[in-house]
Amino acid sequence: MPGMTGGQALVQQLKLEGVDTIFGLPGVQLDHVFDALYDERDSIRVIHTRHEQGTAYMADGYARATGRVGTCLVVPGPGLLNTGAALATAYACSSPVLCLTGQIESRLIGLGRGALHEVKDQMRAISSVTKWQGRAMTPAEIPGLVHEAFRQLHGGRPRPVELEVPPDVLAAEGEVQLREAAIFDRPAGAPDLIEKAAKALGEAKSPLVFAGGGVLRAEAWHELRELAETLEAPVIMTNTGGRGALSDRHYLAFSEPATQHLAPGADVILVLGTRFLVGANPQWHEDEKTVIQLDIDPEELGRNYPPDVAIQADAKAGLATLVEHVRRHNRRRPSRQEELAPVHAKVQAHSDAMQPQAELGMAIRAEMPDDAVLVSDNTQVGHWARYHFPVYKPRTYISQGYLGTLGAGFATAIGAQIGRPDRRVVSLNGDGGFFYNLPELSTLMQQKVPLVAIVFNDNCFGNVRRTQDERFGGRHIAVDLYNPDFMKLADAFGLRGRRARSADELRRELRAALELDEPSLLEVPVGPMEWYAGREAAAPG
Ligand SMILES: Cc1ncc(C[n+]2csc(CCOP(=O)(O)OP(=O)(O)O)c2C)c(N)n1
Ligand SMILES: [Mg+2]
Repeated sequence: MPGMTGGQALVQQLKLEGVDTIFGLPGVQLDHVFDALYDERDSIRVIHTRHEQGTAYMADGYARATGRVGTCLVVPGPGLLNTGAALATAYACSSPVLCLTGQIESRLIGLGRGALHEVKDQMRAISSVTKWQGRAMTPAEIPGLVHEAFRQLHGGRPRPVELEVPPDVLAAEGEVQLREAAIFDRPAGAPDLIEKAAKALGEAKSPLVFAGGGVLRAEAWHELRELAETLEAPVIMTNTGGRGALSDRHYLAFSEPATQHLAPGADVILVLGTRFLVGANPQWHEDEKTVIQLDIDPEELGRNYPPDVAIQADAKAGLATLVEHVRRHNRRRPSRQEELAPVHAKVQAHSDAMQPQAELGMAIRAEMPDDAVLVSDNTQVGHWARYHFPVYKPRTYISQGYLGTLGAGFATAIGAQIGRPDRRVVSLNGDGGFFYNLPELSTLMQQKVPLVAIVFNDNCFGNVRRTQDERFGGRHIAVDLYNPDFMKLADAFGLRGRRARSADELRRELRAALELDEPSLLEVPVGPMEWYAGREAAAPG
């Protein structure tokens, strides 16, 4: 296929790999990519943002709400570095984000002569937040490298990857051979280890499952439910990534505050797609326990706790085989619904004590359809949500995982809403976090995204202020925030502003917002919140 520019080769191969949306911000090094995207504007939607952090947060939100690869496209140097916190979040949350970027002219790379946008060793700079980096030095190399990027994104543990192409390579014409999109194998685990695990689980008196983000990444929620029901095993979903793997309506579904009640009595523990940080807590495994860990990432096996059986497998393929084998060994198991009811009551009490967060959070839940998506930022209601916001469907709760990235939420939510136009998305923010991506209100309006952005406004970094009250005798520093009138802000951007001063008003305003197919900004003025998630002995993720 002669006569293709590097930019065209890149776009054509992306299309072959299934990319239909790119979150980008242009610049001189990328001119030939954007021009090639113009030709493909009917097949690839380009969403341009107001800051590069928005491109990568949106790509992450898109990826996590859809399960597909999220793609961003940014200029090299400052543009790429602006994506840093977002790629770090995607890395922490094992989210498949493809970050495409430029370079300085190929003949100048590594010379340090101060070319436009040059940063020292760009690939190395981004390597701590990506699992793979690639650079194409000819148009002909581009399809193969895009293909390899997708192999990295789909194969093994999904995490962000970076691919860079210098501007002269994007402009150059050359002979280019495009690649077929490949299908990648999903390892089901070594049969002898699966059998060993199945025997231990089937014979267990009181099996327990920990489910992390790996279950959602592998779309293993049906298999998880089948296994849990077969074993009558409670499932503790990690707040860093597992919530939603099993519906919170199920009597076997628990969040992390249940750990202290369920783990001590468990004899066999199955750890699925989580780094199992809770295993590092020696308190509850003083008694004899068999721990079985299944993870696609071999480096995660035994990282925080040495398992008795370590299985490297994809959660979906591995669980499917495991369930079959478990049936052969399984005891007769009466329903544990009644026995587990007191544990649900204790978790509920943990939630109820966290006021006003619980009341406000439950008001939001009450108005959201089951399949609506909550994207939570690090505001105090968000901290409650991590443990207690009931999640009914996979991929309907998105947070920043262990990275705790303040300010990620709003742009991530826009990406999620763009990826899932069939679902409503609600973005949960504090006044502090919301301002990180405030300019993306513009993107919201430009793209006509029907997102509802809630802002809990206490005119401060409330979480930090409380610490200064509790531990530093009220010596407040760097926490008070000057805010605009949020209704006027909404007005200035041309979106509907709403205000709610109580949980009841929040319900009413959110209901009204969700009835309309348009973006809205819902301000909830709040005072100081005393309770926080870590106050009780809530186990870490
Ligand atoms: C990138 C980043 N910077 C700083 C922090 C520290 N931090 C955690 S919560 C918080 C305050 C959040 O304020 P706001 O969004 O208004 O929520 P509130 O606590 O007031 O409910 C800060 C500064 C962080 N988690 N991440
Ligand atoms: Mg605040």
